[in-house]
Amino acid sequence: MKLLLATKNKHKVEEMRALLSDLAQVEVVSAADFPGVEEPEETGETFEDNARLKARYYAEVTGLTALADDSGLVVDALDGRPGVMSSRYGADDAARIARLLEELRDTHDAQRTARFECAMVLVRPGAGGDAAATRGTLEGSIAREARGTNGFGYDPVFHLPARGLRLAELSSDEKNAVSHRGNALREMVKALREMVG
Ligand code: ITT
Repeated sequence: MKLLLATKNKHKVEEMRALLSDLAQVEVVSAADFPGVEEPEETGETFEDNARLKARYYAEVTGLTALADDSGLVVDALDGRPGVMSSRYGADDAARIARLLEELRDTHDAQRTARFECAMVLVRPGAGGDAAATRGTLEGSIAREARGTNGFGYDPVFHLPARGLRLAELSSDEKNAVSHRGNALREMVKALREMVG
């Protein structure tokens, strides 16, 4: 079976490929392999809405079974922002992190709790509904300064209290073992195994 990862985010593709590599019957491609295909506009109000929208769009356009991730950072002191706006919170990762830290400047350490959330939806071409939908979360807090060079996005300011480290200080395997995306994808792998038999 050919499975299309419905994203052009190369970091997501790398993380997802690592966890899908056990599925010998599944050949993984991504939206980046279809440079002529425009990205859909993410108009949903929830991570799940946007994941479904991306999976349906790419399944229809490519004719392949499509797996979409929609994810983001939910900060309690900011009423859940940046949330579904996480990738649009600034021009690049540095600007997004700078905006987040500025907005939390006067927020005390105990109030800086946050989580990464991920919704994944699997869609088969021509099918009406979802073939599967899963979720994953990762709890942590927002540090006052960036640290670490691994991962992407908000990882350098996402502090893991249990480890005393930023997410960007974990190796990719360590991140996948605990992350929102890893947790959602491990559930999704169960559905994929049933599908390929
Ligand atoms: P696609 O829509 O093509 O999948 P995207 O990067 O635009 O790529 P999203 O709309 O799902 O993806 O936005 C996710 C954003 O949330 C991402 O750009 C980061 O800013 C943030 N994010 C999600 N997962 C993250 C992670 O594991 N580490 C750090 N930041 C993350």
